[in-house]
Amino acid sequence: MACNSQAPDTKREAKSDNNNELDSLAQEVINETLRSWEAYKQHAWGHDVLLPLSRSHKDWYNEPLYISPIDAYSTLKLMRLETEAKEIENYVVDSLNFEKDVKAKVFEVNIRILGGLLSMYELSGNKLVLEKTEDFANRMLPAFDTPTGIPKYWVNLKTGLASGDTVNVAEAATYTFEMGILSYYSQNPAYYQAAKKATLAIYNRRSEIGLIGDVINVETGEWVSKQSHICAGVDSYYEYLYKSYLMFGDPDLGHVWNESILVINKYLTEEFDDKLWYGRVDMTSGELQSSVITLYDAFFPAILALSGDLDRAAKLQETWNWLWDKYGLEPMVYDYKKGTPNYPVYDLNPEIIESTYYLYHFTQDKKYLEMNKKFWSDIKKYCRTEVAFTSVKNVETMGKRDYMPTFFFAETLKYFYLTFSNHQGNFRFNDYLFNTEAHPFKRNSFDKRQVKIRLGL
Ligand code: DMJ
Repeated sequence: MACNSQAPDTKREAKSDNNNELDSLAQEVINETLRSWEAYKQHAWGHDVLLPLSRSHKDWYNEPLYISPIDAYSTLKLMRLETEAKEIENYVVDSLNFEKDVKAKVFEVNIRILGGLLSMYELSGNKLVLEKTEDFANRMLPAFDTPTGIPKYWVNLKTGLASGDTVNVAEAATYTFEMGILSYYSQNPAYYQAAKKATLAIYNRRSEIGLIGDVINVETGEWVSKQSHICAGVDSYYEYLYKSYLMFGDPDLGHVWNESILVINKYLTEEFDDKLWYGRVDMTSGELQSSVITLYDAFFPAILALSGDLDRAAKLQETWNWLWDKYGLEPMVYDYKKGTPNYPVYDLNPEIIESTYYLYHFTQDKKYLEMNKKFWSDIKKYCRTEVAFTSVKNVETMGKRDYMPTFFFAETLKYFYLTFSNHQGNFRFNDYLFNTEAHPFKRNSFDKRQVKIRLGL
């Protein structure tokens, strides 16, 4: 009797102790975000990137595009830092002008600026933000005017002059998600249609065994490199096949995803040292060419989990967790057969943290919570500076380099916060999809019947 009445109370206490710990961690992530944001404002306001060691700033191009604040907005908003978020929104509406003689990288500004502004519109409902967003997208569109429909590498935001004939697959076809959302909001199918054409241009150039290469010429449609992989330079192509299919229900993208995931799992995977790896193979023969991978590839457990392959997601996540433990952070490029880093930089990247968050959501297994606690603790240990956080030059020595990438605000801090605040129930994972830069969009904002009309399906 006594035992029975004791048990539930003990459990409740344990649960609330656990929740108290998580509440404190979530609050700590908010405090660290705020601290880094204040540092940006003090040392880099109006510019693209904070340099946290020299306490100065850097722009990507000859004129700033305000990339850190645009990337930071959705994170600040989810953390309910309303004053800070409003300040960005006001600046975007009142002072940001894209009439700039800047040659911008089409891929990078799509995921960060277009994606960031679209989520700013979604989270604020401010129509003036949507006007800026459309203006920006219209400046990107000339890049897609190529014989293949695959965008050029650069576009001049003022003149529309596009240049750069060689792009990797991620740069070629990571657009359907943002452009689909913009087509929906603007009721103009042109954006989605351009993005979809680029995606299909990649898929239609697959080999007989169904694999694609990784670098292509946008004018001729010839593969410049025929290596097939899911690493940096290809990653978000696959991510957007599945996420855009989920968001808009376009059966063509569903078909391409279904075909692609089969051949990826068939040809790219290998077991090495009892771990699951996705290597690099020749797109024609399917033969393994290289065991060099990048930390960006750690996005893949998230996509596997989202698409229902939880077993493989969990197995792959173990590999990434193992690699993290080997160094205490992850090297940018690593050869899993040699067991050495080819490029030992860690740039505060989010992918492993993102996948941990997804797996925690789907399995509710506390080991994933522990993983993200460990990643957070290591990042604080090795990357925290007096004013913010910074990248690491070499994960073997932990020497710092002076750079805080914009995706640290957009993604890394957001995924930590969402993991630790998950029990509070304010953000329901199932209601949202994230673009590849972690900007969140509500799934039910996109009515499937309207999608067909507005995206031109
Ligand atoms: C981000 O800019 C995006 O997630 C992109 O798709 C690749 N990875 C970087 C951060 O590592």
